[in-house]
Amino acid sequence: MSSQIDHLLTETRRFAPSAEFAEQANAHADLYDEATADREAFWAEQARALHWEKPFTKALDWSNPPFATWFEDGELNVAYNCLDRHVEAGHGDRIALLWEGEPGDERRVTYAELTDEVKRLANVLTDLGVESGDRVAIYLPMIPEAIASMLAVARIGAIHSVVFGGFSADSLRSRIDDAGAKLVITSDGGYRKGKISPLKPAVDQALGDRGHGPQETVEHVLVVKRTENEVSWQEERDLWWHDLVPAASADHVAQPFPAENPLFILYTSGTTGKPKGILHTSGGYLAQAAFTNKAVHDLHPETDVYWCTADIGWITGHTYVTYGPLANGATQVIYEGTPDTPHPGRWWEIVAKYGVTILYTAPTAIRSFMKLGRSIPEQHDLSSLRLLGSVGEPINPEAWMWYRHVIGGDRAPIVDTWWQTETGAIMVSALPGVTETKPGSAQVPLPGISLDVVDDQGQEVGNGNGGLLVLTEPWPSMLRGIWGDPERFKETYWDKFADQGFYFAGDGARLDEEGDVWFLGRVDDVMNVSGHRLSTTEIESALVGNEAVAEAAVVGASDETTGQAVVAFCVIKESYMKANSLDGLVDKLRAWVGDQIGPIARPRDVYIVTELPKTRSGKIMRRLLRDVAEGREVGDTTTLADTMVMSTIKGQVTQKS
Ligand code: 6R9
Repeated sequence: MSSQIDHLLTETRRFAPSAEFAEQANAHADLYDEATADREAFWAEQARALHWEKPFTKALDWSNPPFATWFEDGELNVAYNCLDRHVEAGHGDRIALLWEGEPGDERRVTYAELTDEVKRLANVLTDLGVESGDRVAIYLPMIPEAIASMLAVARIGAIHSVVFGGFSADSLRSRIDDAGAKLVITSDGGYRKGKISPLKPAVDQALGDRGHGPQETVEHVLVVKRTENEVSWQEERDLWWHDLVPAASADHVAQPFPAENPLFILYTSGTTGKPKGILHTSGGYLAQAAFTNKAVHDLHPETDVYWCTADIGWITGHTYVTYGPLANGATQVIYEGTPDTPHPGRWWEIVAKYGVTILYTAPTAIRSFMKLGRSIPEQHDLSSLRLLGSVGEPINPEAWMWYRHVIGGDRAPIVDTWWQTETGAIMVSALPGVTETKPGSAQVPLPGISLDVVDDQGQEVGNGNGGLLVLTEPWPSMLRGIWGDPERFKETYWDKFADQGFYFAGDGARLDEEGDVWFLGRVDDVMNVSGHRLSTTEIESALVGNEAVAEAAVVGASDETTGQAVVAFCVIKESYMKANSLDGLVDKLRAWVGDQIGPIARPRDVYIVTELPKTRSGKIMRRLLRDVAEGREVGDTTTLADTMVMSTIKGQVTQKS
C-alpha cells in the first residue's frame, strides 16, 4: 500500500509580518544561512547563550546512532541558568511568575524570591537523601511550588517525573513504579472548575496496595498546603512543605553537572501499550528550549508578559513554562484553573489584567472559544497581545483566522509550532518576523533542523505531495531514550527508516508547491477510502470552515463498498444554534465537504455531538470515535479528560441512527 496521502484542501491566504514587528524581532532570516553553513556550529552558538561552568569543546557525537550526545564534555547547572544568573545580573527584582489561582487569589514571585525558594527546597531534598540521578515524582496543580519543585530537583542533578494532576491513582502508581521514584511532591489539592480537586488522597492510594503489594521505592511524600482540605497523614513518610522549606537554609551553591545528565522523564501514552517514559537530558534540551522561546515566541524578557497556557504535566509546560522562559529571564503568567471558571471570559480577563503580550495555547482551546462566540473575548481589552502561538494539533485554517482576527486584532503574527514530547522543543514553525504565514501550515523547519516528507521506502515525495514526516539529522533537545527500555526506543522511532537513519515522528505531512509543511494528523488515523489515503486534518478543516461548525473529528469506519468510509463528529457553534434549526444540517455538511474538497471526502455519516473525546492536553482521541462509528465496545478511556463524554457521544449517535 502506498504511503502517499492525498491532498484535498487549498489555502491561498497569506500574511506577512509588519515592518514594525520584523524590525524588533529577535530572529532574522540570516539564522537560516548560518545554520545551513554549519549546523553544529549554529547549535553550539545557541548553547553558548547559557552559562557553562565548564565549556564544551564539541557539539554533537552521533557515532552511535540512535544514541546522540550534545555538548558532552561541557558542564552546567540547569537551575542556575534559570535563576541565579538572572539575580547575579541584577534582575532579582524582576517578576518571574505572575500567578493567578482559580478562586482569584494571586502571587507575584520575583527571580530573587524564586531562587531563594528553590535553594531552600534543594537543601530539603538533599536532607531527605535525594541525590543526583534519583527520581522525584511531582504531582501538583499549577502553583508556583510546582515550578520550584522541578527546578530544585534539577538543581541537585536529580531527575523529575511530572505526572499531570488530573491523572488517577493507578496512572500515578505505574509512573512512580516505572521510574522507581524516591520522593513524591504533591499538595492537599488544587482548584478546578470552582471546586477543590484533591491530590494527596490519590498519592495515598497510589502508594498503597493496588493488588501487587504496597509501593516500595518512595520514602517520603512532601505536601504543599493549597486547598486546606482534610488529608490523612502517614507519620514518618508524609512531610509538610511549610514545615520544612521555610525553615531550611537559603544558602545553596549550584553544582555543575555534565551536559548529558538526565533532567527529566515524561510519560507519553502513545496509541498502544504502556506509557513510554521519554528521557531528556540537560544541556542540549535547555539550549534548544531557550533558543526557540526567544526566536519563535520572540520573547523580549525586559518588556514582554508571556503566557503559555499549558499545564506542567505535559511537555509544553516543561519547555515553555518552566525551562525556556526562565532560562531567558521572562516574566510569565501562570493560571491554576480552567478557562471557563467562574465565567467563560476568564482567560481574556487575565490577558487584560496582566497586559499579556505573547499568548501560546492549543487549537482545542481556540475552537472551544469559537464555539462560545466572539462576544466573550470582545468584552476584554486584548490590545496588549503582539504574538500568538499554537501547539498540540494541526490548527484548522478557520480557527487560525478566528485566532488572528478576534484575539490578535489582525495585528499579532501567529506561529503554529509543531513538535513532540520526544523532540523536546519546537521543530517546525514560522519565524514571526521573517515568514509570510499561511493559515493551517506549520511551515518550515527551524534553523538547525532537517526534515523531509517521505514514502514508505524512505524516498522523498517532493513538493506538492503528502507522506510521512521524518527528521533526518539529530537535534539538541531530542529524546535520549525511553526510560529503562532502549529496545523500545529503537523500535518505536528508528527502525522504520533504519537504512536512512531517519527519526520517524508518526505524523503525516504534505509539502506544498513552495515546500511549506502541512501536518495531516497521526499516520494511525489516516483513512483509506476506495484506495485513496485521506488525512483526518483536511476534512476536519473543511468542516470547521462551515459557519455552523466549531469543532470536528473525522474517522474511517469499515465500509463494505469503499473499504473505509468517512464518519464525522461535529460540535455546533452556539450562535448558529440560536439562529438556525439543526434540521437538514447533516445533509448540508455532507454536501459542503463534497463541494469544498471533493466527493471522495464526503462523509458517509455526520453526527452532531455536544463534545469530542480529548486527552488532558486537548488532543482528540479518534480511536474512541472509531469504536463508536463501527459500533464496537469503546476501548480504554483512562487518558480522557472527561470519561463521561464517551457515553454522551454514544447516546447522541444511537439516537440519530
Ligand atoms: C508539543 C506536543 C505530539 C503530537 C505530534 C502531532 C501533534 C503537536 C502540532 C501537531 C500539527 C502542530 N502536534 N503540535 N500537529 N501541528 N503544530 O503536543 O507534544 O503531546 O507529545 O504530541 O501532537 O501529532 O506528533 P505531544
